[in-house]
Amino acid sequence: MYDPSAVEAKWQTWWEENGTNEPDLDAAERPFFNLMMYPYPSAEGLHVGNLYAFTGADIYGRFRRLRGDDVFEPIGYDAFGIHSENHALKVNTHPMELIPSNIRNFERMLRAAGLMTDWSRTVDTTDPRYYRWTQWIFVQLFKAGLAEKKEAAVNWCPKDQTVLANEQVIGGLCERCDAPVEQRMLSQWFFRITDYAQRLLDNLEWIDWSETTKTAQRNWIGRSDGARLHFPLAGAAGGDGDRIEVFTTRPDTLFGATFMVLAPEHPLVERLTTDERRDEVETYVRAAAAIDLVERQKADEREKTGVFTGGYARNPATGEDVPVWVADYVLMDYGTGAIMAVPGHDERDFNFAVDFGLPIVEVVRSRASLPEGADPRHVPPEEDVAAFVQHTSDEILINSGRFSGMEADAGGRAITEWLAGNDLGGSEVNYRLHDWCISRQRYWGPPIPIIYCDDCGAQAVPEEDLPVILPYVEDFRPTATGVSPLARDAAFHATTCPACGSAARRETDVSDTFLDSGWYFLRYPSTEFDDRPFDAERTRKWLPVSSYIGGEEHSVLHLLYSRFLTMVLSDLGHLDFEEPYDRFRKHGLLIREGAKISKSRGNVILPDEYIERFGADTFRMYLMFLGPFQRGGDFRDSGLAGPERFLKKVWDSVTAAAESGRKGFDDPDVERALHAAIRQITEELEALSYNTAIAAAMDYLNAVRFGGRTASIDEVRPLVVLIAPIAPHVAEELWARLGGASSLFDHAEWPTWDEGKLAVDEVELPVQVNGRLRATIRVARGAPEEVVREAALAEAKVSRQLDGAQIRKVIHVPDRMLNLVVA
Ligand code: ANZ
Ligand code: ZN
Repeated sequence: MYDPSAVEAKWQTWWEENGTNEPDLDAAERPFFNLMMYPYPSAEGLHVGNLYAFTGADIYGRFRRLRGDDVFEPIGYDAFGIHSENHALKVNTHPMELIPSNIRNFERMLRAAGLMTDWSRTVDTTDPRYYRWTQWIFVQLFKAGLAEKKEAAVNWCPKDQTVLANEQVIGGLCERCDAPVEQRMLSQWFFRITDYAQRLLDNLEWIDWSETTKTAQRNWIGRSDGARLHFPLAGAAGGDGDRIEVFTTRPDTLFGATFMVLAPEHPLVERLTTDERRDEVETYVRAAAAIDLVERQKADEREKTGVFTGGYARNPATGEDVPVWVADYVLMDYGTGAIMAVPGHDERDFNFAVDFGLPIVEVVRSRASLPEGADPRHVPPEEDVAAFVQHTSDEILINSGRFSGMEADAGGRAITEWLAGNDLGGSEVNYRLHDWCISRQRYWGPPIPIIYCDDCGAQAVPEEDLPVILPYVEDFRPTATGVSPLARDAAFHATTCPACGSAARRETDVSDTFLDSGWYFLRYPSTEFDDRPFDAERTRKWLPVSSYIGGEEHSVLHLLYSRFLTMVLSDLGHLDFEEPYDRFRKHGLLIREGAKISKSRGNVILPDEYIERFGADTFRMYLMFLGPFQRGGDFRDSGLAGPERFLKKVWDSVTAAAESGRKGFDDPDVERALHAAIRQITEELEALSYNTAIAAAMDYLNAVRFGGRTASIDEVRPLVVLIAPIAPHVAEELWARLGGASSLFDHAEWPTWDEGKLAVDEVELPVQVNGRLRATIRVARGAPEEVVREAALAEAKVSRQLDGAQIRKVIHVPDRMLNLVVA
């Protein structure tokens, strides 16, 4: 009788005692680094979503191992950060006490799930042996001028009392606690990831990643090709050569720029505002500051508001003075924080112009829509002012002076060149990507390794003094003032300057968790070295990561930051590759009965319960059977019965075969089915199409057991290996019972298929029409009447005889002959 819990306990212990999953990293000949996204060890324990991802990655790793690779499959814990800290606050326990017990619980669950984890090389980001090197990385960036402190408007979560990255603000709310996010000015450490924007974009062309993940990164980096144009200040504010600079993607529309708009925070607002307008402008600017940034980014949905400054700037093309407005739909942190408004061709500008009665001039139009013989320099306004929405491929410039009549793109380039020649601008590329804010005014993270000296300024902590240990502080709660909890600990922050020796003060912010996870994969192969973050030799052998599988929710955060850090470390000579992952595949999302799985819905799946009841093998197989792994699946309790029954049948068939001692193949259909199964499962596992691989294994077993047959050893031994990646424990047990040496993963060879055996057996079949032989066709042996008839009708020699006549009768003798009787 198949008893999953006994089998699983036995093999988990066996693997552990025999070091089955601990490859010799130096001796490995075909290193394959199989990475999964390490979890943050929550108090609730392993989430079924984690397990879904890990199982999918583990199957791939086991498959590669069975095909001869030396697979290294490590795991770790992303244990710093706000998630862990908030939980500690909630249950009123210090994170230093909470985390170790959470980690123990995770380890227990991961073992129970039967992952091929190398437990000798785990990583815990809160271990000083780890974060010493997180700090070292900060120091490398600081020394290279890639870490800088600047005063910046930041997203501030009033509930969590911390700064959030833009990526952590979802629809204006804090990703963690759903509180509305506010704006604050704080002095923060930033990594200059924007310096790498173009390289991060360029490499997407060749890295082997899921296409949707690449697209998400492309959009996040957000390259925009356009021009920077100068509008000299005019009127009272003008005269000394000062100007408003704008970024535009449509320099071709310059002649239609009938007003300008500054972001409320723009430094020129003050200067352009006339005395009569001052009160109104200041009120508007104050009100805008209170609106959250994410809300403002939804410019298209919001009602347009704005005020006229009273000032003017000169459109360099028309020479006309245009009014300068202030409006919150223009954002300070994109482009130059100012725009030239072209209401004839931009929808937002159009709505604004209509609301405030500003002039609208059309400067681009489809060539075909121009009246015959019209002079493009002077085209009268169209009745329908909303014409800007339509875009055509034959657009030309109109009402644009000497550029009129030019094709729009070429016209834009010509206008930019002309302005550049007159020192009034030039082409420019803009990115949406922002620098990476590293500072967190929280407790639970690695202290940023910087010392401030009144004389020497900001100094990196000398590398030999790392790590800067995060002290145990009783009161680790964040403060409402934006000052870090560590600032309350004088013993921590009082120090001496590493440059001049005088009294100095430590940085009291800690670093973002995404810095911890930005390099953890580099640490795994080198966990035993305490004098270096990653050993050069090991790194050369094991990196880049061979396969990385993880969730799409990390498309732009972790996956972008880790690419950036790898590039930087490569530039600084610490790594000899600049992309961290040879191949990345995102997995789909697991839902339950059609709904998202969440605590608030009360539909959380506790892996523990299922593993206890059904065993890890059945649970693993079920998770993968739910749907295509890369697209996700819908979890239904009733579905577990299928995989459960299947594994029982595998057990029964294999044990019966072992008992019978029968070998070889006596049924060509079964042998053919086996070769088909081997081919299909091999190809599907390589493509991560686990659900169809499982279906193929099930089909094969049905063929073996057809009509109550007892299997031979040779019929089932390959099946045991084929399902081993998915159901490793039961496979290991059955392999042993068939006389194989343990572990299966070291001794079994992946079965191969013989194309020759796959060919279906065919017969030649004479086809008669009204009793006269007209053709001979080839069909599969035993083909049913419909199939034979179709094949016969496809023959020209047969169909010619029929010539549209009705078939009155079909006489079919299987594998012998077909006779069609027509009227
Ligand atoms: C004139 C114009 C005419 C524009 C037209 C568009 C269409 P992307 O593609 O996203 O880069 N813009 C520039 N800076 C802005 C800011 N800080 N806040 C709000 N809007 C800003 O968009 C670039 C376009 O967005 C720019 O080109 C500018 O409007 C606007 F028919 O300039 B355009
Ligand atoms: Zn000093």
